[in-house]
Amino acid sequence: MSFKTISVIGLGYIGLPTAAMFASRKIKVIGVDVNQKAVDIINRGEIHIVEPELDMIVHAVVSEGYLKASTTPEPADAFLIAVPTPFKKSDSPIPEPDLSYIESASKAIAPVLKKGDLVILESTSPVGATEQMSAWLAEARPDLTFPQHNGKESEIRIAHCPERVLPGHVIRELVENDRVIGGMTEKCSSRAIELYKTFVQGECVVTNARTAEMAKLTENSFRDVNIAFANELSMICDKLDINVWELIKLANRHPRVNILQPGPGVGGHCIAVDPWFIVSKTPNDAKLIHTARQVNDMKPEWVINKVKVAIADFLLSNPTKSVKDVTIACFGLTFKPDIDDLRGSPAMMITSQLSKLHLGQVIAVDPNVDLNMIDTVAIVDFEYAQNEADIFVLLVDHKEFKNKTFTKTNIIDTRGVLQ
Ligand code: SAJ
Repeated sequence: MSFKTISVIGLGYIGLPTAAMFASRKIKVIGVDVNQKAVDIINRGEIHIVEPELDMIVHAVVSEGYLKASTTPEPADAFLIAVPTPFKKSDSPIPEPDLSYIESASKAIAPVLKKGDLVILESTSPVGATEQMSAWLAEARPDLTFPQHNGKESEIRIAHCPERVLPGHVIRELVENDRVIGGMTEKCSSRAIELYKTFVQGECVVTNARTAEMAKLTENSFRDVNIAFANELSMICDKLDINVWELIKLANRHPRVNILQPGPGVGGHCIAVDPWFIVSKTPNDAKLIHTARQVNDMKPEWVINKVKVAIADFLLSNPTKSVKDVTIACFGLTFKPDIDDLRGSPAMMITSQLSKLHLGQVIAVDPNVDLNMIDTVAIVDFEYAQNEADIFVLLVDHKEFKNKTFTKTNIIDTRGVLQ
């Protein structure tokens, strides 16, 4: 049985491109989002997020009538839930995932579910979330049968299929990446494969829902632990007067070594978040993953201390100046190079912290961030910063910075831009 109508709940960075890809295969797609503004923008054939190629696809599928956005769910043959899984607000040192968006999405689609429907959770989730989602659905619809009670005979099929696409390359990766398919039963997995095969060219690899949840968290934790190793090396090398970038290049010549790059910390909405989903579930066992999070989270503080030392050194060699005369320029504000995304950015955190702490001027240069995106710090052009600033803090290795010649000598290069 093919899919006549697919509904995607949550039209953000993952949901909207996924909805657009299904619609591009000439399937009727209903995108649902609580944000009326986003719904209106999409229904005009425009997009509310930045992602290459997405604007053209959305424009085409909306004008051809394959994609429609709405704030309320409608009946469909498959539902994909791609809503955020943020942290609960609390003072606990171990952040805990907040499943309330998944809960609301489940409760919103429950009334329109019918026998034979497939429900897929795509949101990055702690282990057990898919079973929890199925429990919420079953509670709302006692007239239907679900895999937790009826196994392979269930009328509703449930699976977890985590997204694994890299921001900036979402369209290509949605099509080409292999897909982990974690059905609550084998029948659930087969149905989910049928759905994804409408546009996915990568292999669909079957597992169960819990392993699929853990696979996604493991991928991002692996990267976080590896970056923490690089960040720890950078702090050790700083003490021992060794160039960490040269060191890592040398070590990576070994055929079985592949160390990632140090930086000012780890940002974004995935790598700095997902490891906590493992730590909060198994705090006594996830020791290495927990420590890696702590190492990466304290790196911005380490960079700020380096800036304080640089200010003190500058004043020692310029005794007529006071701290108020020292201008600091931060190069790069985004969470990684060549994007405009400021979410969870350590570069942004360092820059705004410096602007609060430092008595002199703090200015910032970022080719991808426009003036009105932030109001806490003045954004200037490269030449102005080069002329005005006394201390340079290189925070993001945007391609525009790599071709430039930095004339000052008081430079804190957190990304190896000068290498
Ligand atoms: N970073 C370093 N050193 C490195 C690599 C990255 O400091 O050597 C920093 C970046 O500057 C950035 C952070 O890590 O602040 C995260 O950047 P990223 O490019 O590693 O990852 P994201 O957050 O853009 O996307 C990740 C991807 N996961 C993996 O590569 C395992 C992507 O495939 C996932 O879909 C995405 O998380 C997600 O949604 O979970």
